[in-house]
Amino acid sequence: MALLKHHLCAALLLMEFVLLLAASESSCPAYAGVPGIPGHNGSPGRDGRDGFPGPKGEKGDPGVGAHGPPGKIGPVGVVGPKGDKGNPGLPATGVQSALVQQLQSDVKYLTDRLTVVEKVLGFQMFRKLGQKYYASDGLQGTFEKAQKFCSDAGAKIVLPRSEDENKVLTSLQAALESTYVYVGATDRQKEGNFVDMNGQPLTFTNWKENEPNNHNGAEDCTVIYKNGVWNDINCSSEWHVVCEL
Ligand SMILES: *[C@@H]1O[C@H](CO)[C@@H](O)[C@H](O)[C@H]1NC(C)=O
Ligand SMILES: [Ca+2]
Ligand SMILES: [Ca+2]
Repeated sequence: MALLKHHLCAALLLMEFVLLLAASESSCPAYAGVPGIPGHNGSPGRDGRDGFPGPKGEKGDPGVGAHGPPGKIGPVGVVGPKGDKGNPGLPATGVQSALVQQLQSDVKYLTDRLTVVEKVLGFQMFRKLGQKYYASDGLQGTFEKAQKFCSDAGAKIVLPRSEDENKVLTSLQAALESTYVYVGATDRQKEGNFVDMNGQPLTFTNWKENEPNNHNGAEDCTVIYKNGVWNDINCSSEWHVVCEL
């Protein structure tokens, strides 16, 4: 054996020497080596990277929620068309009829009073006694002018019909700083017989002592003096005008 090994080694060394010699001279082609035997399996490789995400899952079933609170009230609708005319009313009963009459009467009374008050407000000054007003604008004039002025104002020339009214007139007269004020009484129709502007006998008078005297046979109109007594006087003198309403 040792002899064989020695010979093999000697043969290999010789072959190697020949190969080296050939390579260095390049004068002849090299020979390919003999293929080796396959190696053993290697150790396992490292772990791979994470895979891509999988496909999307199926859609779930619908949920079941509770009822929410009620919504707000909607906006107001447009006005509808006008309704039909109603049926005629039933005849008024006795009580209703009486009530209507009472109301009509009240309305008339109030309207009349308001008319008077509005007229009074057209004057510069006035006095009130009960339902009566004595009113003046401070105007002075003849008896005819006094009558016309009061008539135009929707009133009448003043004529006191009681002691109280006579006092109220003298109070207004003082405010006017007037000596005489015409009152609505004359004896033009029949001398010495004084009547009011409707021709009716006077129910109240307050003549001064010895009046009416028809002085100079020409005194048919009446005035009230500032102290409240009356006097007959001619109708053409100009005195203060007071109206009554
Ligand atoms: C009327 O009386 C006044 C005084 O009271 C007198 O001044 C005047 O002259 C008289 N007028 C007439 C026309 O008699
Ligand atoms: Ca007279
Ligand atoms: Ca007189």
